[in-house]
Amino acid sequence: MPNYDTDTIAAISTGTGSAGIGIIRLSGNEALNIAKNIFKSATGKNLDLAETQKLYYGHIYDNNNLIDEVLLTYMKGPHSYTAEDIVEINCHGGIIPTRKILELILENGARHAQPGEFTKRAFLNGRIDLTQAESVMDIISAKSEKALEVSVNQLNGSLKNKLKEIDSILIDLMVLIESNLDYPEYDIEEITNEKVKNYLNQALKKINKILEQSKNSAVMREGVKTVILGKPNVGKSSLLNTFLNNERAIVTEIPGTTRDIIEESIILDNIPFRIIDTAGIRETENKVEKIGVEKSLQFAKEADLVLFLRDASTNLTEDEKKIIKTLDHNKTIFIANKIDLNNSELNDWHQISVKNDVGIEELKKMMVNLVYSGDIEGTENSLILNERQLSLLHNVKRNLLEALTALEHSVPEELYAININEALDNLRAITGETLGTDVIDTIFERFCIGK
Ligand SMILES: Nc1nc2c(ncn2[C@@H]2O[C@H](COP(=O)(O)OP(=O)(O)OP(=O)(O)O)[C@@H](O)[C@H]2O)c(=O)[nH]1
Ligand SMILES: [Mg+2]
Repeated sequence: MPNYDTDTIAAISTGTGSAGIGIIRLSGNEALNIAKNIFKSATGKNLDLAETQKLYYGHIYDNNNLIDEVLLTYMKGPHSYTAEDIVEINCHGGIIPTRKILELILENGARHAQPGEFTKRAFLNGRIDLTQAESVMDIISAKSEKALEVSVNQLNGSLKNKLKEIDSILIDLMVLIESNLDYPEYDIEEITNEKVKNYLNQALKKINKILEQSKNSAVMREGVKTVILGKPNVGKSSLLNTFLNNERAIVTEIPGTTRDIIEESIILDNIPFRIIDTAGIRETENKVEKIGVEKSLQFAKEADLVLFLRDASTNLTEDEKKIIKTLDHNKTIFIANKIDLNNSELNDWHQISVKNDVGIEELKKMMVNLVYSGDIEGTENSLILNERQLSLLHNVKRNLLEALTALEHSVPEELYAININEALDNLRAITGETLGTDVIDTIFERFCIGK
């Protein structure tokens, strides 16, 4: 039976694919003993005498077979990522040496780590809180430099510290309320509605600030969901390919070429856009194509930004006019492609030719401007909260607003104290102080192995 909290665990910590080096990480009480069985230092040094935070040069052997030339680092707990003993082996990159060394380590008694298990141990051992653990995940999957910068800040505790401030305001308030309830006969600071209100407003102000700073979270985490929409053959896939500078999507002169949704990311002016190429929209009896058309319309509805494409050389069809009516014009850029052919009336349409690379740079600027002029603005002092954190913070806000309302209706303090207690519970769930183990497991399962 594996013991999920105390086994020594191991995994390849570097990504798959070709790379200069690969890193295998071991964490737990047996880390150094296991390393000793397979590592021979070039200077003959015994790993029992290994000093923490130092690099050792040597070789990995499987019995007498040389596997690879490596650098080994030992980090003695609690001064390590997981707060346990850690050994990291830097070997030559590529699947073969890293896999082989990991296999040897597993044969010597380590258990293969689950996704996120190293970070989970750091959390369980109290080295980081949940907001920091989740930042590790964000750093791994960061899609833009800005998202990366914010995640690194959060790993350093920027969000955690802000939440701590709110926590201590609410604790002060609870102390005030409880002491008045429990020891009314003593001469303690008297509770007044005015005082309670003051505390609540202070906390609410801080919450609103965090919510304000995190309103671009979804965009920074996932990118602006951008859907290219239009009837068949207008050049949607060609536009996607131009954005990507490659032939990602199949382009042909046959209408109805794209059947499946294709999604790719690009970064414009530090903003990640998720560009989604859809199947051309038209009335059709073809079953497969019909599904594609329905999907396209659904995607447009859910999009942050729609690029509606038409063919500049033909008049708008009834189909197109119908679709245009269903679109939210605030989040749509209307684009006429193929202006290298004959133009029909184009009034408000942004004119491009994918073929001749005309109007594309301007289009990119329009996309960025639309993002900045909308709700998504300057990203200074940003915080990135994930859905879990955001929904909990909204709960905290709701709890405190309920307490305020109760206060205005002169409800006895033991009743609004319940709201404040709930607010504290929700707040602490964000940092993981009161979460059940099943929730914690789910959160860490979203990590990749080796982190
Ligand atoms: N003349 C001209 N042809 C273009 C331009 N852009 C794309 N095309 C051509 O138009 C045809 C259709 O292009 P696609 O990108 O496959 O069009 P689509 O909108 O993805 O089509 P479906 O996937 O069938 O809905 C291809 O033959 C392209 O080479 C352009 O700016 N000018
Ligand atoms: Mg296409």
